[in-house]
Amino acid sequence: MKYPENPILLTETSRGVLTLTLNRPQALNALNQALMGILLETLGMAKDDDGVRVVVLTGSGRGFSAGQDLRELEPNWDIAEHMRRYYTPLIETLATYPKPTVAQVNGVAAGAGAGLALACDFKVMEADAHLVLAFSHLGLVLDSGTTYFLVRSMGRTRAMAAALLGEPITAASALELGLVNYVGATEEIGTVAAAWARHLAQGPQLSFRLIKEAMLEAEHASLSTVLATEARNQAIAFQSDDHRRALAAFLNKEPSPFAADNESREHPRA
Ligand code: T3D
Repeated sequence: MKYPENPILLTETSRGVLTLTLNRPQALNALNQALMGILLETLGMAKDDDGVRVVVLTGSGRGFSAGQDLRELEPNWDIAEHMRRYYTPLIETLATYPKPTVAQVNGVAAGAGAGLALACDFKVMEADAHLVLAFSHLGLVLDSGTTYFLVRSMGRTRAMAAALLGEPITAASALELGLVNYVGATEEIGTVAAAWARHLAQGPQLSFRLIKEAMLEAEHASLSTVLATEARNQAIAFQSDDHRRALAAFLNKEPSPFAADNESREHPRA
């Protein structure tokens, strides 16, 4: 599939991995309407593209994203409409994406930029990067799902402090708090994110989609509801070619076709 060409969002597809690079480095990839519009459109197209099995989101330059483009704001803006049009669908799209997503947090992720990163399934973060929940510094409230992601990953006590104080969360703390999966040196994180993405792109896509669906549900549903969903989804996965292949490999005493290869086993840890 051919993706819209736009200098502010670079797209590259390789071996089933679509890499989307926010490209407004002069403003630390702050999110203006044009960038959010094209990001939404591209994610929508990739959802239906069989050639895309994994999406990687990153930024160019020294930032992942500084959140809302504060230079674009006008005092008379209808912010509620702005949120409904851009942030809500963006975060919902990423958080419920039917394919695995990887955020390669190459630098600071502030405000809605942190929301974008946290909405992805895997987060690989540069050791010098920070998450900045600067909303209260602007007299605003947490948005872009950051309230949801923070309280679930960190628990209420730590999430409240991070939100009210708005102090930068270092990569080391983000790892310790369970906000991200992996922290590494600048020159390393691209390799790690790529290895992870390549591994996921070779994985059982139906199984991934169903696991993701149930995992989202499990964040708010009762055990009996989740058990019912797991049973329903298992019946679907059980009929898949992926399962048949993997089972045959097991019975033949061969490795699973979906097990991590040596390269990705070195880096990714859940
Ligand atoms: O209003 C609504 O729509 C509600 C939605 C809100 C969602 C949100 O995302 S609210 C949060 C918005 N983001 C922020 O408050 C972060 C603002 N930026 C910063 O605090 C700092 O830039 C950073 C801590 C992220 C990084 O600091 P530093 O010292 O490394 O870089 P810098 O020098 O501040 O920034 C570099 C350039 O990027 C600079 O431009 P210049 O002076 O070189 O021409 C700076 O103005 C620009 N920049 C940084 N953040 C933004 C931005 N330009 C526009 N919008 C930004 N958010």
